[in-house]
Amino acid sequence: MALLEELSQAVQAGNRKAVAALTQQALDEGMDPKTILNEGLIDAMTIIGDKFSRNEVFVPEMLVAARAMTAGTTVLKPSLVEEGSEPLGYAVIGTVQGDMHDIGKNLVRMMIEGKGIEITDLGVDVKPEAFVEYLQEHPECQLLCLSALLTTTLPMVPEAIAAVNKAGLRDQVKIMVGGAPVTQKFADEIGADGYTPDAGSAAIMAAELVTA
Ligand code: B1M
Repeated sequence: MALLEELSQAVQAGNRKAVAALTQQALDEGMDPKTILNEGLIDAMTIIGDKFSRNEVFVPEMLVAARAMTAGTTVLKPSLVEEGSEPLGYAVIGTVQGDMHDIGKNLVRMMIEGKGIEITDLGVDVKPEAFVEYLQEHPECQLLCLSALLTTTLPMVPEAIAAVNKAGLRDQVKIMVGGAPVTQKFADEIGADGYTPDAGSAAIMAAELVTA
């Protein structure tokens, strides 16, 4: 079996040790870290999600697959993130209130870090007020990144933006949004400054926004 296929199957099976070992093996064999990420790890989560939609797997299986994926991204992180000396800018990221999905958000954070931007991660299920509080306490922060994975939590994205507006902080910070149910049209409608569909393009846009 090809290595990336084996890796994808290990993620789907939730085999954390095998995922860490196979990710390391792929790196040792000189494979591009982004190829390992996209074709070994992310691909597996897409397959698990499709199986969940067809009632072939359930929440526990999604959870163990997610943990296994994290074992892989932990091994990949040093190859995806290059340490810079002087930060290019400052950002904060979180998954919106009611939403516990963090794999995509963590990848976006990692890739943004890779651009030399210092980024604080507020975690999952972040209330609008928590984003506001962070921005009030960190006036140096130029970019707010909001992630949402559920159609039911999507309304919390404009809620967070509304809270930033209400606190009078909107001029101080650019706002980027993303996550599977988010679209460019939605981003435009809610007055976000940017939307991208994946972590790689999110990092490029983040660098543009903090240096604009
Ligand atoms: Co959930 N889940 N889940 N889940 N889960 C989805 C999202 C779902 C599509 C599965 C399905 O039905 N096929 C579905 C949502 C349906 C919908 O809303 N239309 C779903 C559901 C229904 C649920 C529950 C409601 C299930 C239940 O309890 N009955 C429940 C909700 C819990 C909650 O949040 N309140 C739930 C729970 C879970 C687990 C906890 C078990 C687990 C999450 C574990 C974790 O994150 N630590 C989980 C998982 C693993 C998934 C799937 C299988 C995988 C998600 C993932 O990590 N993808 C997912 C199906 C799928 O995505 N195909 C599914 C890989 C990741 C790299 O992609 O997160 O999209 P993604 O991130 C991408 C881009 O979206 C983008 O870049 C990332 C990297 O390229 N991006 C940004 C993300 N944020 C960005 C921000 C940006 C820019 C780009 O700028 C700021």
